[in-house]
Amino acid sequence: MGIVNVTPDSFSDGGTFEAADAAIAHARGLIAEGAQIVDVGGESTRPGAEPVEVDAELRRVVPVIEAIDGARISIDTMKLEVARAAVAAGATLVNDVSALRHDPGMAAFVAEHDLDCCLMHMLGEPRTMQSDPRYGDVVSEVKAFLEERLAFAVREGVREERILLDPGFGFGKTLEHNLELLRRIGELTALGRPVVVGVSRKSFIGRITGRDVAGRGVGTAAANVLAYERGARVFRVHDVAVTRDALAMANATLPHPCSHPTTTPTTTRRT
Ligand code: HH2
Repeated sequence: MGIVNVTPDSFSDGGTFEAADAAIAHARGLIAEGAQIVDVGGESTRPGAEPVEVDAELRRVVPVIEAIDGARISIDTMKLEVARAAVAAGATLVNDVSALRHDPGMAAFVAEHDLDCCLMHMLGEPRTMQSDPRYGDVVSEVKAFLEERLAFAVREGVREERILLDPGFGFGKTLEHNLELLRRIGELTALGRPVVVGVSRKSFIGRITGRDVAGRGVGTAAANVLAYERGARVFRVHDVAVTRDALAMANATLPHPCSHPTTTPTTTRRT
């Protein structure tokens, strides 16, 4: 899953792809590198980020989604109105970092259009989530949350096979919480749905490697390889080519390698 942030303030590439033509060219490049999903977002969720008005988010994402072809398109939003316009423009996956909690109509919308959906764990909200997050056992609590959200989505009519689950690296987590989640990410696969990993260039990788955002590619690839070996199957990344190579090597060393290691269960579909 390649990341396209059409924002002025994303933590790693804010401003770089804010103009639609730059974002479109970037998305096409990620697809050429082998991204099977392109995740388009118009609102930064980095710690401390301020919310964006619906109109601004729509102006950012819709022209980009309309111009992309050749991969599944995911819309990274918590807002029903943005998801609705994105789906009309061609998106088929809703990546909701609030796990269907922010907008009361989102679950029914995903169900009605039979969309794919990523449910992510976050403690608190982006503006405040990094101020002293606490857990008893972070992995058990994230797992229980995802289990509850999965059951909620299914109750609302979303087909279970449409759902991806994401522990939400960096969303209300300390360095130690992120590392513990990576260590034990295999425990989340017991929920029976593909696990998504979004560690790309995040600050905890910077804390371990001592690198600034631009230098975190190798640390990101290493974390993704370990997560892959422990059962994660979707990798939300800024650097698609590097990720593909790293996962191809990891896959080749598994006892039962997949022939198409990066193929996800659902298909490309435009509505
Ligand atoms: N992380 C970010 C945004 N959306 N979605 C999922 N499912 N999982 C994640 O880990 C995740 C996400 C934050 O990263 P990024 O988009 O690179 O930055 P920003 O939020 O500043 O635009």
